[in-house]
Formats: sequence, structure tokens, C-alpha cells
Amino acid sequence: METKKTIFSGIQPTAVFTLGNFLGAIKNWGALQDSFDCVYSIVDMHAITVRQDAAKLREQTLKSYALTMACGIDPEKSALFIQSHNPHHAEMNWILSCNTQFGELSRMTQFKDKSEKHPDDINAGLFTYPVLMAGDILLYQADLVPIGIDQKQHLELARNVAERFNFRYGDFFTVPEPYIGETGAKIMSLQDPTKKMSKSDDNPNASVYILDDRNSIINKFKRAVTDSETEVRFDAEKKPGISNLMTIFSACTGKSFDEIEKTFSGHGYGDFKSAVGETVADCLKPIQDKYNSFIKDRDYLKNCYTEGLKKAMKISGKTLSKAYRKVGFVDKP
Ligand code: AQP
Repeated sequence: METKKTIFSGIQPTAVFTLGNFLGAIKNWGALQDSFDCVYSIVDMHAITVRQDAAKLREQTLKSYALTMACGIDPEKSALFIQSHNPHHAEMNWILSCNTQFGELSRMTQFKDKSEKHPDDINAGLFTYPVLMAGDILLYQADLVPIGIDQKQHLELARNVAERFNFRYGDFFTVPEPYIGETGAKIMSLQDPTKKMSKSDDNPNASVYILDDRNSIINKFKRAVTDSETEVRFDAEKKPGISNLMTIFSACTGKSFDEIEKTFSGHGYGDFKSAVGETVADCLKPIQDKYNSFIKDRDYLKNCYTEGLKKAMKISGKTLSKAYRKVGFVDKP
């Protein structure tokens, strides 16, 4: 019998997910569930690399869990769990930290970006974030990791750490490959299309959040920054705003850029922006309805994340104890 390949991916519960998180990552997660063994996590340990309000983080973690289910992750098919519930992640983090170089972590652009954004809190966790992420992936011996392009550098580091460990201790970790969807791999801010759309953007018009109401979604697209021309045409360099809107429209409708250009030829930006807003609102409506029913049923949610944890720990426990043996720790009594 052919064994299925394993997928791992995670998302931080720092705020309601954006359209970028959905189109770049979670939409793919759902589509992969039938063909792969999928392990998905709400990575709350990563979230605390930036200062969080404890009560809000707790609530946002549960909301993120419900939202992930609403986006199509079926906890019966996938192992969907909350990262901090599984102690193996912190333990693996230490083993891998001792196999990661200071120099390679210093080159991570996310560390540089986030240090600039939070100059008063450049903590060690922010620096070693990619090691924790490498552990998340390697604990499940994942073959593939669905991510947006922004996470490619971190995945490359996870691959290097896995290869170094394998070289030192003998073949052990599966070296993971990135899985980047064709459309939506990088959704840009609606207010500055040279910057990625982010959950934690201070400008409320820059990001569309999955739970935004219909009017807000349509208005955010109406206000989206474009250029001084009038032609709906894909040119990521010269027309980043319009190209971003075309990417979003294409990811939501399945239409190619050629088809979009033909449909909106001679229409001007106003009509196109309205069409993108309406389409995104239609696309998010069923997710919002499902979310509203999941979030009310806290017992059901608890049951799902408890079962998800059991499935995840069964796999991660085996990997961790083998890694402990490899590095020379005495078997636990
Ligand atoms: N703009 C984006 N376009 C496409 N994919 C994206 N992802 C994030 N932003 C975009 C993908 O979403 C997954 C989960 O991301 P994360 O929660 O680990 O955090 P992040 O990459 O740091 O995303 P944010 O929204 O910018 O969060 P904050 O503001 O909290 O730092 C990843 O696979 C990512 O590639």
C-alpha cells in the first residue's frame, strides 16, 4: 500500500486571519487534506515573540482554531492542534538550537523587519523563531510545507538544519519542501502594494480580515491604492496595486489574468475595484457563517483540539525520543 506524504503548516493567532493568510496558506491546507496526512497547528508559541495581551491571546487562539475549521480544515481528517499544548515543540527547539548557527539566524529578513517594528523588544525568541519553526515541521517528518512566499527563507533554514543534523547524527529527518500555491502566494497591502498584507498592520484599510463585514470589505477595496493609469493590466513592477487586485480576483474566481484583462477592458478602475470587493465578500461569506456556528460551541472546539493534540503527539513523541537517542541522552526511565 502506498503511504501518504505528510504535510505540516502553522498559523499565528496574533489577530483575525487576513485575506493574505487565507489565499496564501489556509486555502491550500484544506485542498490537501484528502491526498496527504496533514498536521496543522495554531502556533501560539510563535505569537509571543511579539508582546501580547494574555487574555486576548487566549481568546484569539480559540477564535483562530474555529476560523481554521471554518476555512475548511476538518479535524477528523487532519491533526489540528494548539502548539503550546504539545511540549515536544519546546523540547525539539533546544535540540535544534544546538544545531543552528548564529550567523544563519542573523540573515533572516523577518527578524530584521520585526526588530525594526518593535525596537523596544528585540527578544531572543524573535531571533530564534525560525528554529522553533524548524522543530514544528521536523517533529512530524513533513515532506511538504504549504506557505506563502514570505516564509520561504524560514523553510530554507529548516532544510539546512535538518541536513546538518542528518550529517552529524545519521539520516533521520525528512528534509521538507515548500508548497507554494500558484495564485495568492503573496498578497500585498491594499494601502502599500509593495508591502505584504499582514495581520498586524496598523492601518485598518491595508488588510482585509476574513471576518470583516461585507461593507467594510467593499470599502477597503474601493480605497485600495492603485496608479494614475486607467487600464486593468497585470504588471507587478509598474502597476503593483492593480496587479495585487488581479491576483486576489484570480485566486477567488479561478479566472486567468488574460480573462480579467478582457472582462475589464475599457471599464476603468472603479468598476474593477467594486467587482473585486463584491467577489471577496461573496467568497468569505460561507466561511464567516461557519465560523459563527463553531465559535459558539466551546465544548465542541475543546473536543476537537484535544483529539488533534493526541494525534499530533503520537507522531511528535516518536520523533523526539529518537532524536534524544541520536544526540546521546540516556533513555527516560
Ligand atoms: N500577505 C500574504 N500573502 C500570502 N501568504 C501570506 N501569509 C502571511 N501573509 C501572507 C502566509 O500565512 C501563513 C501564516 O502566517 P503566520 O501567521 O505565521 O504569520 P506571518 O507570515 O507573519 O503573517 P502575518 O499576517 O504578517 O502575521 P503577523 O502580522 O502576526 O506577523 C504563512 O504560511 C504565511 O506565508
